[in-house]
Amino acid sequence: MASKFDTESIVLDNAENKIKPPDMYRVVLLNDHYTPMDFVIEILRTVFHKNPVEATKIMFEVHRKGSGLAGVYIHDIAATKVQQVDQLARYEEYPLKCTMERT
Ligand code: TYC
Repeated sequence: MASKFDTESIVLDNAENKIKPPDMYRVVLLNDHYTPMDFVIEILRTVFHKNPVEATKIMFEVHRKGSGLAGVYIHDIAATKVQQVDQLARYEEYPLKCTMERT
């Protein structure tokens, strides 16, 4: 007698329900000439939970190459982080920009 706890049943259920992983989004920071480096590092620390070494590395990558990856998230988390960066930058009147793109 098959129970819903059998491994075979679980596999069949997944196939029928078409369970698939969510689309993921890259959140990308863009360079500009005015936003202070320390502010970008602070954004990477507080919004993207990077440690000081990683945050500094990403900031310099953006500074040198024009853009850099801050993180990869599901849609709503990525959108929220873009909004948070926008809001924090706007409050300080810095032109820092951040975008999201589907992976
Ligand atoms: N280019 C800026 C400066 O020289 C620093 C900077 C880095 C700005 C990363 C934005 O996303 C950025 N002050």
